[in-house]
Amino acid sequence: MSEDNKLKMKRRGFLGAAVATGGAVAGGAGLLASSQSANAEGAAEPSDHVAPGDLDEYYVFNSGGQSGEVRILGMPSMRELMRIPVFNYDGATGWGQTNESRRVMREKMLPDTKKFLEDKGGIFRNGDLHHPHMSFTDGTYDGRYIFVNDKANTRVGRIRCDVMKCDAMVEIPNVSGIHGLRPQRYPKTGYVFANGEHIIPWPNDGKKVLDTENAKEDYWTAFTAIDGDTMDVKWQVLVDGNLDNMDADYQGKYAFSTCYNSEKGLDVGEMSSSETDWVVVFNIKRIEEGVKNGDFKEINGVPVLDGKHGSKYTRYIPVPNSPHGCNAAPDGIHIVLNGKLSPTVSVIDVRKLDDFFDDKIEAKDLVVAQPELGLGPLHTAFDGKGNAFTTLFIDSQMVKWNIDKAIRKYKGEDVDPIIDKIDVHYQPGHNHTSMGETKEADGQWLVSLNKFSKDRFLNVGVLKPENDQLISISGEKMKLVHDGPSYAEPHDMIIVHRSKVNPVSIWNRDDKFWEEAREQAKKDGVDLDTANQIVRDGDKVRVYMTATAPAYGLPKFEVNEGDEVTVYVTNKELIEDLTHGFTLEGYGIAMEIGPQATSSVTFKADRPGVHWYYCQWFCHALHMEMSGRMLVKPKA
Ligand code: RUQ
Ligand code: CUA
Repeated sequence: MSEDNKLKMKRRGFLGAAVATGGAVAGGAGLLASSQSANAEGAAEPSDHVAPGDLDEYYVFNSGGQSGEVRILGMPSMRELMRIPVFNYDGATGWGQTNESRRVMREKMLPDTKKFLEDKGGIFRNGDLHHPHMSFTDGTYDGRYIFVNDKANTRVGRIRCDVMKCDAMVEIPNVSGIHGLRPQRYPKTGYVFANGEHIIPWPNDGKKVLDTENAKEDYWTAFTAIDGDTMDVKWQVLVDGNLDNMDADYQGKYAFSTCYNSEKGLDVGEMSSSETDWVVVFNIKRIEEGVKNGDFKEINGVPVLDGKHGSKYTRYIPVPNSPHGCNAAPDGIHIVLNGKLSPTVSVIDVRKLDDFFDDKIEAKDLVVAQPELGLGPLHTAFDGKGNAFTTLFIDSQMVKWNIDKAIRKYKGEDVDPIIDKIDVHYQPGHNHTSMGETKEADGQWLVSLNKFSKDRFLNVGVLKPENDQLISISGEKMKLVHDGPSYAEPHDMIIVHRSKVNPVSIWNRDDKFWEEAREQAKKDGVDLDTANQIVRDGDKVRVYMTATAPAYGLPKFEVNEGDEVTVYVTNKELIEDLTHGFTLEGYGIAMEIGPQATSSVTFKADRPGVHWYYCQWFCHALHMEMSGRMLVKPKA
């Protein structure tokens, strides 16, 4: 943390203590939330209000759904603070256009996809990002990375939390539509687990299956483990049915995936025909041994183990009708499987799994509770005090229930596990609690991510925003405190106490992010840090320039029509927030260059004439003057 931030936090803590004596301390961080002002009785009244200039207590990392990005919000204000482009194309920062971002997007792209994209710009411009999850150490967030899935183009991405940029992306072979994703919680991440949702022919080359359509025999999916440090795919486990959502335990032994298509149906009728589906449990240690002992088939470079019924690597626990969310409670013991088409959730006890894998007990013995909560339970979150919160999609409600009471009821005791229900607006999908997927769950806040907003905001036309509603859970009853409109379409979020996240404000000059530029400069015999010159290499032209407000190191450069031009811009500023840009008029080019960063872009100079480049981030009183000209000489 910078000295400056430390100071600010100290001062805030001090002022907070002065106005809200006796208020709840959130997150064990010893800081009073600025959101809590004293009411008449002197008790803290939960509020989304964060005064101008004050900082939020939590970071929220919100998925951008079909926008393909991640959004950073502050909580409780729910103000959107930043967007992190990942699986999308972003015109402001040049994501998808700079050489640095394209390296990230293409480095671990499968050869077949590379070929497919050859004449389509070389990258996918869309993605469908559902699940952002931070890396863990010993069951809680460690502030290193955020991992995200792409359902649309079957990828897993990684965001570096020091700079809040995506630095790695891997396309997952053999499967289609990565949906559920979680990092390993213990001892650390470790693995990133990812579910292939859709069953596809193996191999999916169109040869055999197009005429037979025998899904049961030919269509498969797999559970994938990726190394979170290298972002290499380590192994896959082939399963029966499909895979939807997943979670990992707090012991590092097991992972769990829900399956809504045990039928292996190819349309909605077939998929939902069976009264029960299942959750698959993966035995991580056994799988690792299997890989070591060579008990796999290598397919597209990945060891694939057989995890179908009867395998020693997996177990299948039947649960009612098309389960969806899969959530590990911070008690480290209970996993909640959300019924979706069933009004119940099923709770299993992970302490029984060793016996289950040794065939000493049956699947039904694992289930310790099955409370009936309401219609359409999709996801569950936890307060760390033994309570759970489940979204009811069909009922448009949030239900708070007690895990222990649900267990007692399942044993036959006459208790009602339901503590509270409130309406949410409308049709909630995911929910998430502050620090709720860690052992440091603090029971302060809950967000209901509602799929419909209907009448909750000014009518903006046919396409309405989603509604991410902030609910206080610090008391016995839930209290709705904020409606948060959001654009297409957050599925899930994590709520991370700010003490866990410490981004830098200025890039390190040695950062690997522009390693290729550094190497190229070396080959060209120029110093990337200071160079303002052109290097010609046949019809390839490399333009090196610095940016220091309010001027580029090169006020102009000359190239020939048809040249392949790479422009490297190095931002020399040492001042926080002094971002420069490089927009090349009429060439469709724009990129961000952060303080001390180098960004580069390659294009064909196929439009002769004078083309201004200018800085598109307002950086100085003479920002408008920060410009230069590219002179493109026409072919003779
Ligand atoms: S899913 S609304 Cu893509 Cu996480 Cu459940
Ligand atoms: Cu540099 Cu505006």
